[in-house]
Amino acid sequence: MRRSEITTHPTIKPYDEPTGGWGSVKSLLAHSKAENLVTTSLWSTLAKQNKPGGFMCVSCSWAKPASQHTFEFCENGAKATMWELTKGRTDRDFFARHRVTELLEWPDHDLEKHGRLTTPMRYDASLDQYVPVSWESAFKEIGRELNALDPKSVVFYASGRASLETSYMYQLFARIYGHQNLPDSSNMCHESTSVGLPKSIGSPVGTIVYEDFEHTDMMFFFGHNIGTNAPRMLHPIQECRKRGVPVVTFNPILERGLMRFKSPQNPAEMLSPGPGTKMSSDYFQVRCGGDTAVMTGIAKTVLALDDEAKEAGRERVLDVAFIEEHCHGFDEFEAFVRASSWEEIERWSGLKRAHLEDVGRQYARAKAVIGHYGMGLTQHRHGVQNVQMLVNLLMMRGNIGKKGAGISPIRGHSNVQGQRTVGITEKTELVPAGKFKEFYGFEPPTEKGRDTVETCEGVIDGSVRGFIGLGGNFVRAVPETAKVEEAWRGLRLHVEIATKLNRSHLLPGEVTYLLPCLGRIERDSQATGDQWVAVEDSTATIHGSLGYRPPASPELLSEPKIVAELAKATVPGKSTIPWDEWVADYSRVRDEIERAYPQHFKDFNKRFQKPGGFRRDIKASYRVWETENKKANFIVPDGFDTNPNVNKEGENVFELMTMRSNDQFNTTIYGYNDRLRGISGSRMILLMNEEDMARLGFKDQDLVDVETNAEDGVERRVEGLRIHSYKLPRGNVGGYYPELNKLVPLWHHAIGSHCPAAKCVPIKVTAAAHAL
Ligand SMILES: Nc1nc2c(c(=O)[nH]1)N[C@H]1C(S)=C(S)[C@@H](COP(=O)(O)OP(=O)(O)OC[C@H]3O[C@@H](n4cnc5c(=O)[nH]c(N)nc54)[C@H](O)[C@@H]3O)O[C@H]1N2
Ligand SMILES: Nc1nc2c(c(=O)[nH]1)N[C@H]1C(S)=C(S)[C@@H](COP(=O)(O)OP(=O)(O)OC[C@H]3O[C@@H](n4cnc5c(=O)[nH]c(N)nc54)[C@H](O)[C@@H]3O)O[C@H]1N2
Ligand SMILES: [Mo]
Repeated sequence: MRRSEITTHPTIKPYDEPTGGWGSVKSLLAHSKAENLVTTSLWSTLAKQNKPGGFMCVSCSWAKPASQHTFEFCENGAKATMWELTKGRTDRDFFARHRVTELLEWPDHDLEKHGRLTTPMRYDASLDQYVPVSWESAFKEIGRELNALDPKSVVFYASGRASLETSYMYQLFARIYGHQNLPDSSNMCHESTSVGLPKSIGSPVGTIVYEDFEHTDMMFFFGHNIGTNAPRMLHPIQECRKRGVPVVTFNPILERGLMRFKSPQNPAEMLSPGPGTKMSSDYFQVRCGGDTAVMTGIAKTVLALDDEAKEAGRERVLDVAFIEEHCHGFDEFEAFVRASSWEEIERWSGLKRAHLEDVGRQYARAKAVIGHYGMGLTQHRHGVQNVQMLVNLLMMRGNIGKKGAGISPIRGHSNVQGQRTVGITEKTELVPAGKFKEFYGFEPPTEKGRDTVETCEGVIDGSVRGFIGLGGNFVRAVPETAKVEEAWRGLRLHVEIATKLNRSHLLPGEVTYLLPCLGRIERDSQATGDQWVAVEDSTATIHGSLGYRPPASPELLSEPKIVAELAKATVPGKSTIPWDEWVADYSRVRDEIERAYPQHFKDFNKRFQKPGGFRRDIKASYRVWETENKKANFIVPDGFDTNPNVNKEGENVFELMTMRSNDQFNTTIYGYNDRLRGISGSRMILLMNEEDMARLGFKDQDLVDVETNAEDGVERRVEGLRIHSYKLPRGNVGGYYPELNKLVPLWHHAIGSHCPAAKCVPIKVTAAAHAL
């Protein structure tokens, strides 16, 4: 077996090419070669990506516009497509050749790289191998096992990719069976948004639509790396920049995509020698976790300018009419901002007062402002507060619910937002349980289910006995991976519905199944013909997707079919759901979604295939607030000290940000080249500020060990990282997810949302104890 060529010495040098540009074209061609894909059929596939009548990208969830480019895909979307369409197969032969214990030694990249899963498999402990089984016997045994377990001890996970149709069926199956332990990847991602925004504006999702880019006159970017994680978004931002819209970015790392971009869609631009468009008009390397302090500084400037305007009898800087008519809590918020000292703001943000005042003045001039953000705000101890603080800042000038303005959480997986919309949630209050009961004749559970952190706790303490994964790589994505992996083997039942082999699949319980499914790009033929599915993007817009490529194996089943068969085997007769009829025609499921959520899915089947899709009814977008007090609420932050485990003077405790490279999709590692950060050859690295390195006596390429700084008696260590100097604020270090997940304590999560605080893990760094 050819193993990945992991050099122990990474190359780290500044990358000064624009994002996009020829670098991305070269990278794409290299990937198509590696996946053995014939270039002509690849281009015809990519031409259908994110187009009406085509398929919706399996990578990120960024909005898909109604009027489109010839190619509406990006470098990383194309990589995701190629990864799914690979010629490689992880088939019965493969499993006959490799024992599971042996595969556990393989890197994540090699496991997935080997190709698509083809056959349903069952783990045989006596052989330590997966062996082929028939679908029929798999469903039968899983149904029997589920019925022998207490439903409350079983978890149904979903990794934001499965369609709205599959998701609706999956959550119904869970609730009929008797639980709502329905964590999804959103729990590790934008949960701070889902918890924070409803209290602020009465909507769990953002308020902007694609057209807002045409009307905005300023944008903030807090903690999102668009160049890698939502590259199609580079286009509308570039258009904004070309008309002079300021883009002000706060990020501890100088991310290339937020600095320079050349559109590969534009030949003139590609051929011109220039450096491409300057994407951020101002770029500030905020200290990790310093965003609330930043926003307080900007707010403070707005208040000062408003004081001046009031005194001079000029037009107010605060949107007084908006605040009076729509908001609650402004006075307390104002008092907090006024009481916060510049000294504290500078200390916690790591930025200068003069700079923040300049941003404040720009903000005070702009008429319509969008606040974009990602994991840099949500994956923090104060993730919820960060999100609410950005809303506070926007509301000071009425920037919610008007054209060109709004709050814009940039979501992760391609249907992660949609899964929540149609009932994949552990929270009873978020689902129309009464309707489910009335429509399908079963008694939905009322007890709150487990989220991701609670699932891990349950696996560790033995109260979780069964797990079904609808996609994803749960054990690799969660915090505290060493403990969770060890405890995982104690499960009675472990079932994974997946397209490619990953590390979670190699942790068998007593009864373990690997069920291979169709990917979204593949033709899904059922009794009434080829089936469409629907997904929801970051702007709450619903799009149709039609797979058309031949399935990777004749044995694959679609996700709706697998869910329906599991339900039939487990809860026959416990509801009136005609599972087979739904599988025969997915439009029946869409009708049901419309019946359960009429506010959002009116005429679902008629509208979802049209160019640009249709938007759900997000009331905050037109200033109707579905909060308890029917107002938009200013929420006062707790303070700036977001991470009590670090920042102690004199102690060498660093705040670790776990990062994604440009060559990965979550735990899927496409390769070892983080081109846009100038890093290649290895993922086992630690980036540190130059002065910090000098102070600790390290030089580039030294081997170090890192250990979590926590006083709970648990040792969390990763050994043998190559340290390298990098332009980072002092006290902050960076390293890759998922390799460093074992450093994240399970309890180290956002207050209120349980989103793992993966962007501020307190660690100590020492010279390596062992040479490699
Ligand atoms: N190609 C590709 N696309 C993806 C994914 C992928 O892995 N690969 N993953 C998908 C998923 S599920 C998600 S959730 C999204 C994730 O997309 P992002 O939200 O971009 O998530 P991260 O890559 O984790 O990086 C967040 C950014 O926050 C910055 N940051 C870290 N700490 C702080 C802080 O304290 N303050 C501020 N202001 N910034 C900070 C980091 O430097 C980084 O630039 O992307 C989705 N799209
Ligand atoms: N330290 C740290 N931890 C993190 C993060 C971080 O920034 N830092 N980010 C968090 C975030 S934002 C997220 S979203 C999670 C991601 O967590 P997950 O969503 O659980 O992980 P993925 O890596 O996206 O899952 C990849 C697997 O999905 C399966 N798959 C791919 N396509 C399909 C499909 O069409 N159908 C099915 N059934 N299966 C499919 C394949 O088998 C593949 O191996 O990780 C979280 N963990
Ligand atoms: Mo995510």
